[in-house]
Amino acid sequence: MTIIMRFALAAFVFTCCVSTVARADDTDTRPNIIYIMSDDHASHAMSCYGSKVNETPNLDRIAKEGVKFTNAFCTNSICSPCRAVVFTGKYSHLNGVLDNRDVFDGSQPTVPSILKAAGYQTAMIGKWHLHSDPIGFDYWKILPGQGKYHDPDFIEMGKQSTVKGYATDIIGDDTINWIRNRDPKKPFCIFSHHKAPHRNWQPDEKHKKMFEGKEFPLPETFDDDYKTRSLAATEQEMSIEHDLTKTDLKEAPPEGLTGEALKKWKYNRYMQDYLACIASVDDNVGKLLDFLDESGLADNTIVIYTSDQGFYLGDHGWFDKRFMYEESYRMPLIVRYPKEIKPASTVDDMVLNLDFAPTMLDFAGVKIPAEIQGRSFRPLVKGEAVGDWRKSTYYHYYEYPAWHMVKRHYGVRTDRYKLIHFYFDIDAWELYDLKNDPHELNNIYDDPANAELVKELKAELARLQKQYGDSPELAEKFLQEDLKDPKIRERVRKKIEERDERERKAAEAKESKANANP
Ligand SMILES: [Ca+2]
Repeated sequence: MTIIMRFALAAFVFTCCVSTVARADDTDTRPNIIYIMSDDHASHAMSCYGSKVNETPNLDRIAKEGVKFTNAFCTNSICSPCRAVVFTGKYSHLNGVLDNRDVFDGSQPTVPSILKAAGYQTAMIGKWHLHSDPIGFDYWKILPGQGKYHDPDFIEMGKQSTVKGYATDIIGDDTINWIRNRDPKKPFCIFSHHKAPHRNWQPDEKHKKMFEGKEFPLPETFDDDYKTRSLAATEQEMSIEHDLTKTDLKEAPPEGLTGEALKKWKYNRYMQDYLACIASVDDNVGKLLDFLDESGLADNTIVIYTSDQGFYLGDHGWFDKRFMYEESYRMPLIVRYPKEIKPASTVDDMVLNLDFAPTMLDFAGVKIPAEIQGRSFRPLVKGEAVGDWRKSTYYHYYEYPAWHMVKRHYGVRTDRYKLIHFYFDIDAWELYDLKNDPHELNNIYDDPANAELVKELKAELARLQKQYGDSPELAEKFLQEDLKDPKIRERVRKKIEERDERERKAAEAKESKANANP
């Protein structure tokens, strides 16, 4: 061995020793966080939640090896607002994203910016839909706006280009690649947001034929006639029967199909594509879980799977979301973290997407800012009893008049009852007894026997509004701001005109019936 070689070897050994020691000292062992969120994935389209229409074996793995929340809800059931709540832990009226049109101010404290400042590596890949550039991420690659399923454009750190392939696969692969190429000495937090299964439900080649020609069981409320409800349910524009377009259905219905048969055909076409899009999400989650196993990351990584809100799968005759009714109010939420969560456990307490931010910060051991309105559910997943956990949830939806025409409303839900107030071009209350009427078909608000209950729930609603800094006055202020937009005023005018026309026709029909049977 020459002197130079000896010197080189000594230097090599020295470097190895130093790097080993440094590694043991430097490596930050705080847990990694992988937050996977799909778009419009209803929990009743997941087999771990008892789906009657599909199987999601890979997503079920998270529930089997972790915890399943049976009562997770959103605070405002629509895309952009849900995302802003997840990042900030604050209600829409405080984080500034009330509807899909609002631009997110990413300079307010968010999970990624707080974790980044605390030494986490942070990334955001996939659907962003907040109209401003992501802030607080070491790396981001987002779909512009709603994004496309096939050969989508992506904006990577400010630069836009087209990527060949299927959005769900690209987002899944990019997520794994970013984790693979990170600095292994530092913990990471990655937000991996799928576009799927958002409208108009375009499956990939692999799953396209998975449900071809399949007929699905009809939900019990498929033919809901909205008899006891307010006009909000009849004036929506998200019905399977009337509002699914040729673009949604991708083919013309078989000739001669009318009425209920046509409605069922549309429902099956919708479900076939919606569920095929979910199958691809499920595959990609499976790929990620396998990667975590192979790379030895599974044990120290928290894996969260959820969707920005729930969705109607023909329930009440609808697709889409927005209403505070159960199907779109509920979110799927499953979490795996072997160090603290027992396999196959469940949490029945009512949690909100408002709680996601403080929970992630809590797991990372970072101080939760006082302005965050949610509460960490870390003790709940550890199986600890929390005596003062919330007994009621507060909801507020604003995007009206707009797509699908679901009226503005706010409400309160307890473990048994739900009280909703629709406002603006309507002033209507609905009350449901979820124990005796789980499908919310029977609005019992006007029953005098419930007067005391209504009083109690209104008091609880007012208490929650006060707690969260919301109020009917604030709602009115936001409404007046929206009404400054001539396009919105025009939509309101049209809607009122339609209602007048419908009422005129109904009165005419009644009169002619009376004349026919004097
Ligand atoms: Ca959504």
